[in-house]
Amino acid sequence: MIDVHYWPTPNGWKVTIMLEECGLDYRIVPVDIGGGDQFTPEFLRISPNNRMPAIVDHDPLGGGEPLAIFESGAILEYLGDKTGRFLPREPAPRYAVLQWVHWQMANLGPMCGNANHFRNYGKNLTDDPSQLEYGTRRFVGEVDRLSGVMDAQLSVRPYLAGDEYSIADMATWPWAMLIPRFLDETALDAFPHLKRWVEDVKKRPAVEVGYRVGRELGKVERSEEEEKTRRDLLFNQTNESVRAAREQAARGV
Ligand SMILES: N[C@@H](CCC(=O)N[C@@H](CS)C(=O)NCC(=O)O)C(=O)O
Repeated sequence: MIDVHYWPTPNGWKVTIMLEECGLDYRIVPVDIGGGDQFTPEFLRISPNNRMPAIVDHDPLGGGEPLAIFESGAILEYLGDKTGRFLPREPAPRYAVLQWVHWQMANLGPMCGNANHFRNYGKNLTDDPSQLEYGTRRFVGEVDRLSGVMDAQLSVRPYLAGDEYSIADMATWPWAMLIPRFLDETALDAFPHLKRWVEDVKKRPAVEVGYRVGRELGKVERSEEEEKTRRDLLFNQTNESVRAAREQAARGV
């Protein structure tokens, strides 16, 4: 059994999609990131960066004690190694996949997250729209550039890492399919190969299920006051937000 510390967001969907693709048994442990669950000492022991997703595998690869892993890319790689699926073992195809997984983790994910922050969330965070202009231009520009990188790759290959669907596609699809939100509604029309791939991957039964897991967790009606408290908690973090809980986690409290 694998515990998935989870909230329904793009980084979370990567993991539930892979678990569904592999038919592994798993249990969702909700981490309400607007409510502060990521700051508890118990969660920090599993995920010291106070971010979800994280997993605990009670029947780990190699045997032994339950194994905890944070960072969605590392989790996908581990599950690929554990099952022997969607991540080849031979060096050339393996690194063809891993380079795209790392590309997603270092590029598409952070740039989409920041584009979303400045373009969509920002209006609720400041009364002065001019504060958002530079960040919006920078990160929307990067998402547009990265869309071109994927489109070029997908113009010569059916999947990101080559001829086979892999963890690179699972890492990338949850962010790529949201690109219209970060650029504009018709943005994918300018990237026909990317659009074709987004639609193809979406049709996979495991993707449909993995993308829906825990959706109800994120669909709670809240007052504007409650929403504001949640935004403050998510978007005003410093070391101080987590220091006390981290110390408790280190002491094993
Ligand atoms: N690189 C990390 C990013 C994880 C991440 O940013 N998770 C967000 C939700 S998508 C989170 O936990 N946010 C909580 C917070 O900002 O405090 C991964 O891919 O696992």
